[in-house]
Amino acid sequence: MFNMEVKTSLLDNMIGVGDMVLLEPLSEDSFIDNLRKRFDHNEIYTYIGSVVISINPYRSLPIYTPDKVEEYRNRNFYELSPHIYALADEAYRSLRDQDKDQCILITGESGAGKTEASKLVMSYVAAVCGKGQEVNKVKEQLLQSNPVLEAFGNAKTVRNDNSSRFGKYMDIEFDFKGDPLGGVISNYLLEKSRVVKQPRGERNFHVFYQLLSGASDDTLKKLKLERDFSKYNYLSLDSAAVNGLDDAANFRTVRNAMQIVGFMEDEMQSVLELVAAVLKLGNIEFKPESRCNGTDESRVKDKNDLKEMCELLGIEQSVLERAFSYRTVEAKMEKVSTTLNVSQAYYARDALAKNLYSRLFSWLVTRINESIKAQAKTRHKVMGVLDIYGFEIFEDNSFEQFIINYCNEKLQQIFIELTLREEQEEYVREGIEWTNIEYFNNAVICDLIENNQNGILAMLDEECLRPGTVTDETFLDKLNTVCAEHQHFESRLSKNSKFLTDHSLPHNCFRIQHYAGKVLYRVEGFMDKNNDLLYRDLSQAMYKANHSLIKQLFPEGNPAKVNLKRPPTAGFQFRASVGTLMKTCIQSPRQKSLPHFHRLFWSVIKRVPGLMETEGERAGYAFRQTYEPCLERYKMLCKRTWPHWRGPAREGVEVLMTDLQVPPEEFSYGRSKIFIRNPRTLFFLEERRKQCLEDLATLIQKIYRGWK
Ligand code: AD9
Ligand code: MG
Repeated sequence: MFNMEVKTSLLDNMIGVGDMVLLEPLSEDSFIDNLRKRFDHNEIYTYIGSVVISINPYRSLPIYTPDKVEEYRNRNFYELSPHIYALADEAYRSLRDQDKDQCILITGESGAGKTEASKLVMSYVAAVCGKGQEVNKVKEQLLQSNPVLEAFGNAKTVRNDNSSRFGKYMDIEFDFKGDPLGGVISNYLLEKSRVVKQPRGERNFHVFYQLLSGASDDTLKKLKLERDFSKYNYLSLDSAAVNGLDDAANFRTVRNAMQIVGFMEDEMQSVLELVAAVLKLGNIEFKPESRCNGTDESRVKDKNDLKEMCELLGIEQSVLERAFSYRTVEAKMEKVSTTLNVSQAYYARDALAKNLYSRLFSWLVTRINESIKAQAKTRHKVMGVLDIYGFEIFEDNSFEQFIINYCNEKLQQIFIELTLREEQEEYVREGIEWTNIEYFNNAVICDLIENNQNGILAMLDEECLRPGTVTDETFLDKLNTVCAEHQHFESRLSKNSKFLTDHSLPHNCFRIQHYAGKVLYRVEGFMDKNNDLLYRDLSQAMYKANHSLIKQLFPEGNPAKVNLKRPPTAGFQFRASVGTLMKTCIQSPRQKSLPHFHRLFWSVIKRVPGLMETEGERAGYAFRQTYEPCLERYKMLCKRTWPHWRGPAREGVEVLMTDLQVPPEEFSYGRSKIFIRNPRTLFFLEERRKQCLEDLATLIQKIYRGWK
């Protein structure tokens, strides 16, 4: 009676299996082979239980049409072929109908398709939730925040023409009906070094090229800019034009998006002035001027760019000019002026450009949040969507890659925590027999990086604060000594040491075994980027500007606020914000008592570090349902339970399963739920139910005809 041959969208040999849980035999080869088979048939999505994997097709497929949205709307997760819409739909319905906060995490290497996936989730939810003038406005604003942030925070890299250079977590807030009320965006460390220098074959942030290509002649004139990219030192030229990217058209899209989000004309103008100022800043050059004591002092070479930049920002030229030649050091209530040499002046210039741009970016996020925040005082439920920069392994990896990869490592940890730990906990809770599976836990790698005492970030901070001559090399020495000691003494670390020391390492590098591969980091610039120093003279010059936006961005330049405390380092800030993010993802503070609902979406795909997760899912149960709704849905399949079952729901379900002769190894009875190992059992039940309903319909028709 139990028919194992049920044909469904998830079990089709031609196009591979839609759920890796069903893969037989399961090996790395069969896993990859299955993905390939599906990809060849344009099936880019595959499930591993409730996780969705997607492979980037790098071309547009007709699978995101309004018809598709309708197809997936209100359908069960396993009912149709795997799709990101199925995940989005389930998340939305759980939020709307079961009042559960949602969190959608998207991970994967750079270029895997995370940002696109996050936008697909948002647009799906926007399409299926309520309509109405107010609601539509909220939706539009939420969606249009994307092009704005992408213009300022994304850039072409060698891996991805539209690579996110910041991390983003967006909470969308809904009312009790499931209509969106607004949202809140959190951003994580923008890769600001890109503003002043880009690796070969890469570009600066999109907005610079968009502005120069798309702004009207009149706007450019007002901003004192020329259309020609080659005029600007900060713009890399070897890859200025990118195939398939229409910078001019994108500029119009961004302007339009800013308007929809609620930026005023004068705000937009201010933002563009800052962007122009950064370009001008990059063109300021310095020359040495000999002093009588034999030292060289820096002087601005050609003052035109300096003058124009000062005009744009309402800064007094002499103040800024002085800040490029002298630096005031405050010690024990005394102010001492020291001179800057040419390389220090360049350092100061670049530090200013990076700070200006990254602060502008944070301001944009704050400004967008002001517009999109929910008007109602109490939010009801939230759906969080996380889209970070993907794991990166380049030939040359620096502090930025270290930070990005650390963030990915943390996300991987969450993935392991949520899919495996919670799964196992639920089995224990429900009294289901369960053999604990050993899985690779990347906690040691996270610990190696973030441990408060001797983690790499803590050591970097320590070195940055240490008086005396500290350099990237002294930091590396310290790292090597401390990590080598660990390997010696701490059994936990020695067993799993992820800090790789071998003799093939170049002298200025360290290597880490990440979950997604070994990465060689070059220490040059680590100290500097972590310190993120901006001379006070420069922040004071900015604060004095007669330009409200720039003034706001440099509050520490206010002379009334003398603060000799060092600002927290970049690494410290990042570690703190990643910590907060992880807490948000793991536990929603509003619903501690309710089981939290998570969905993870893997955009991954070049390498498949998820194999052990598959094993985990496989040893487990793909589907579960509490007894009451299960009995309600299938009771028609058994004479003893139809039309009424007078007894505990669990016993009803037991009668049902026995009657239908479902093999006992296919499911288990938990305390409150039935656990079904394999979706095909579910399909079998669904198939039988459908058949039953059809028979019923035919019968009714017959009777009806008979009456006539
Ligand atoms: V990074 O870590 O930010 O560098 P992402 O975000 O993972 O990276 P992204 O979403 O930007 O990658 O995708 C890269 C490009 O792949 C996009 O610009 C699209 O051209 C292409 N892409 C991604 N997903 C899809 C898709 N579902 N269908 C078609 C896609 N093209
Ligand atoms: Mg991205």
